[in-house]
Amino acid sequence: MSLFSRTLRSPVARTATRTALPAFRQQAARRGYATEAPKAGNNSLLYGLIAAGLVGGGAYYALNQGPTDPTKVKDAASTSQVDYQAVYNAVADVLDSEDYDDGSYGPVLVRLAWHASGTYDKNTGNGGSNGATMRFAPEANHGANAGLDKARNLLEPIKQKFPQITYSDLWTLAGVCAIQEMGGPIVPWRAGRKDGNVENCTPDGRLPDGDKGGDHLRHIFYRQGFNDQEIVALSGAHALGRCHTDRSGFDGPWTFSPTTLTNDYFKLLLDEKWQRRNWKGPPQLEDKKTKSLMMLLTDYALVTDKGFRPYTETYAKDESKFFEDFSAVFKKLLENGVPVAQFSEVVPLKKVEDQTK
Ligand code: DDH
Repeated sequence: MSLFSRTLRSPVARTATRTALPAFRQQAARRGYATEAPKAGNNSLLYGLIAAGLVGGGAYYALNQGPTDPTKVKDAASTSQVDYQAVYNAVADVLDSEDYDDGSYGPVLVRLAWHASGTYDKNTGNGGSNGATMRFAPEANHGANAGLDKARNLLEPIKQKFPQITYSDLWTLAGVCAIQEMGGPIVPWRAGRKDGNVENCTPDGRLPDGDKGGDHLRHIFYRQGFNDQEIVALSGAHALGRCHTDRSGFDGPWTFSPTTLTNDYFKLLLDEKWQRRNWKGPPQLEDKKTKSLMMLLTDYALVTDKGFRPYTETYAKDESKFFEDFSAVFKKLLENGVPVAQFSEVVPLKKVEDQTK
């Protein structure tokens, strides 16, 4: 089947058909995607100011979040206290939205789960989903996290409805829900993450920049304990969603069905001709045929880099292999850095369509 005529499969994806994927040509100023790690002194100063604010009775707040005490660590509830399938269903309920992007919040929820987890550093053991530290400045303000307030705010009423769940469990569960409801594979999910405090915020610069090459990808993902095959499988998430000029500075979707998880990202990478887009924004590629799709330079490294390319070819040929590997590596991403003793057994989270059978 041609990629250009693929029938959208998931209920969420169907809403996207009304959007003809216009090629946005906004020329907004570039916003850096990720910036350099701040110097140690900056952090000390920041924490000093925060402490001063607290002592003085000043209300330090979690950006755009409900009232969360940044000095407290919150343990996960026992699995008997939370109905995780009910939480899943509440997330599934808010995915579709006529007025948002391509009709679904699914992609931005996947990005929230990834950015909450992708700060993990295997050498120090810090970072990762345990902690949900993106609730706090400075992490909420890191360039890489621009726009993720939309995802966090969407989930806030669900957190209020299920107060026992930790933010870190909620954000990762929401990512799994979005993947499954957008036609992707079942991702085994375990509960048990704690919510950390502001001191657990990771330094800026741990997430990838889109205007770099294969070396940068390896630098960022090897630090998290991933290998080349896993880097390629994870990157397949770019079948979903789009870039926004007012968030990353980049512009446009990677595929014609950005609310359905497919292996189209890999097919398009290999089958289409990609050229530099001539515009005032940051360097990115456009497809020669329609000029309506985009690839980051990091995406294109999956074709040009000898270590990555064989996996790109495998996933382009075999969607079920991509789904199998994506499920395993997305689970690993969401669990990186969480002490095993904290985890429950796998919590079965059924797709909405499978609950009525
Ligand atoms: Fe990504 N990503 N990502 N990405 N990502 C963006 C959007 C989305 C990079 C850069 C960007 C992963 C890896 C990389 C998703 C999932 C994942 C945007 C646009 C940029 C830029 C943000 C915006 O403007 O709104 C780079 C670079 C890499 C890399 O080097 C490998 C991974 C591993 C995942 C994952 O989920 C496993 C998703 C989904 C989106 C779409 C978000 C949206 O709002 O739509």
